[in-house]
Parts: sequence; C-alpha cells; structure tokens
Amino acid sequence: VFSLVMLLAFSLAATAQKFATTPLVNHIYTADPSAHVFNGRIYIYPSHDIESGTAEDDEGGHFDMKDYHILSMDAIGGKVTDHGVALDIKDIPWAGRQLWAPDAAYANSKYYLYFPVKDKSDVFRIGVATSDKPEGPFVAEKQPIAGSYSIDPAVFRDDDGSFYMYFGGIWGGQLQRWNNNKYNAAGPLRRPEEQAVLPRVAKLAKDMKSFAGEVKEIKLVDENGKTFTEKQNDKRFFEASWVHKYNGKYYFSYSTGDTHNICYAVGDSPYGPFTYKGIVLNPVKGWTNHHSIVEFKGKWYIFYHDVELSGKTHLRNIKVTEIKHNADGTIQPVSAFVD
Ligand code: FUB
Repeated sequence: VFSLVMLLAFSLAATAQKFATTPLVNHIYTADPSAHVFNGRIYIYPSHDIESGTAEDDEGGHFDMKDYHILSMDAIGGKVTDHGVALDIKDIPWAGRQLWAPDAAYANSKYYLYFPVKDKSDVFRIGVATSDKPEGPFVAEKQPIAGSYSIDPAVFRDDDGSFYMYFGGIWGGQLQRWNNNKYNAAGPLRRPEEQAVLPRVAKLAKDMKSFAGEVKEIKLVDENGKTFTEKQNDKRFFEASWVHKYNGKYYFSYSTGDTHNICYAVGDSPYGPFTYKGIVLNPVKGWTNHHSIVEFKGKWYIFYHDVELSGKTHLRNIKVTEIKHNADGTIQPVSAFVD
C-alpha cells in the first residue's frame, strides 16, 4: 500500500497541474500581462488587443494595437478595475505602428511604462513613458531608449535597487536582424542547426530612461552548459522574457513561440547564464503564450493569456493561476485548459 501511495504521489507531482480559470476582464481584449505589486495592490500592464482589420501575416501584422489600458485588483479573484487609456500611440512622437507587450517599474518616486512599438521606418524599438501613478496616464519620451531594439521589455528590480531590462523576440519581433547590437534589415532566420538567437539584457541607468551599459546577450544553456540550436524549438528562446527571484536565484522565463511553451531557466546572476529547468506553463489555446510571474501575499502567481473569449489568435484575454516552487527550487508546471 505504501509503495502504491508513493507511486500515486510521484505521478501527481510529475504531471502538470490542470486548472480552469476565467478571463480577468471581458469588456476588452487583453494579452501579455505584466503584473506588479505596487502599494499592496496588483497592477497589470497588458497589451490591448483590437480588431484593426489588418490582415494576418507571418510578421504578426494583425497584432496592430493602438493603446494601453492598465488593470488593477486588490486580491487574486477580486474585482478588476480598468483605469482607461493610459497611453495612446498618437501621443508617442516617434511611433509608427503596433504597440506590443509592455512592462512597468517604480523608482525615483515615479512609475515607468516600457513599451515596444515600430518606429516610423518599421523597426521595433523600446520606449518609456512616466507617470506619478501606477495606472497612468503616462507621458512618453520624445525618442525611444537609445540602443534599444526588438520587443517584449521586462524590467526586474534586484534586491540592491538595480534595475535590468530583458527583451527580444524573433520572427515578427525582429531580433534575428540584430547582431552585435547592429541592425541588418535582411538578417535571416537562423538555420535549424545554428545556435538559436539569444535574449538580451541591459542594466537601466538611474534615470530609468536609458541603458547604463551595453546590451548583452543572455546565455540560455542546457544542463551541460550548451546553448540551444534553432531546431531545439521546444526549448530555445522565442519571446516574452520575464525574471523573478526566488531563494536568491534568478529565474528567467520565456516563450518558445512556435512550440508555445513557457519555459524557465535558473542562474546566479541577473546577466545569466541561465540553465534550462523545464516548462512552467504548457501551451494555451491560441498561438502566442506570454506570461509574468509575481509574488503576492506569500503565494506565487502566473499571469498569462489565451483566446477563450474570441477563439481568434490576435484577440486574447488575460488570466491568472497560482504556481508552486518545489523544495529543490524547481517549479511545478501548470496546464491551462478551456472547455
Ligand atoms: O502582443 C503582441 C506579441 O504577441 C507580443 O509582443 C508577443 O510576446 C506575443 O504575445
């Protein structure tokens, strides 16, 4: 009997926990939720998906978003407040099109909203806007962050008060066009046997509006210290960087894009290297998978999206569920499902 119980316990621990959750809001479409706790309240900085009429293409042209709404709630499962338009693309002087996944940070008694958008020559850059309140409205700087490129900024505050921005995304996110921080519009997708494109990190300067140093590649490696090749597309980086710290270790999580996993890798420094550990969130309904991980009142949560409300890949809805770290620091994977 004892071994049967042990077998059952083991197989439960090894299998991803399945759960059903409901969209956090259903009056607008939302995606790419970056969650933070400010002043004891949960603030979510999501993309605001719309039906813009732009045709679907391989570069994600159908993700043609034009503003951001910030959401907040005082408890998981509590009422969600939509604070209205926090930043509109028409108020970003350098912006061309496609406001993609944002993030936010608090420093210098101000709130900073970081956002990727294509500039007027159709190259993704990362911008910053400021506000006195976490929910905005935010005022954008006149230029993108110098030296920034590609998409999906995620800003992590370390315990010593330093901030780091993680970013990048391949395919429509254009990261494959950047080598040694130089742009090549014809930069090809890597061949299957080549080393996969690596995510990027830059330390933020004290002004929170510029990089303090060079943009660096982040080494994402397997248990033997080897970087992944492009054909290892169930593990290699695609987009949606996020970093959280747990028991002194840095957890870098990300989406594998075309294989739709949210994976994580662990390291001892905010610059990596990060060693691959496994999947946090299995594929959801819809093509994209993008998340954030945050601690609130002693529990850890993953915010993510799927397409339960619309059934369309560019009209997503955000959700949240709890995740658990094991005693050895690994994370119990979760599997969302929609009936
Ligand atoms: O929302 C547009 C893009 O879709 C994001 O930047 C990616 O991470 C993917 O979720």
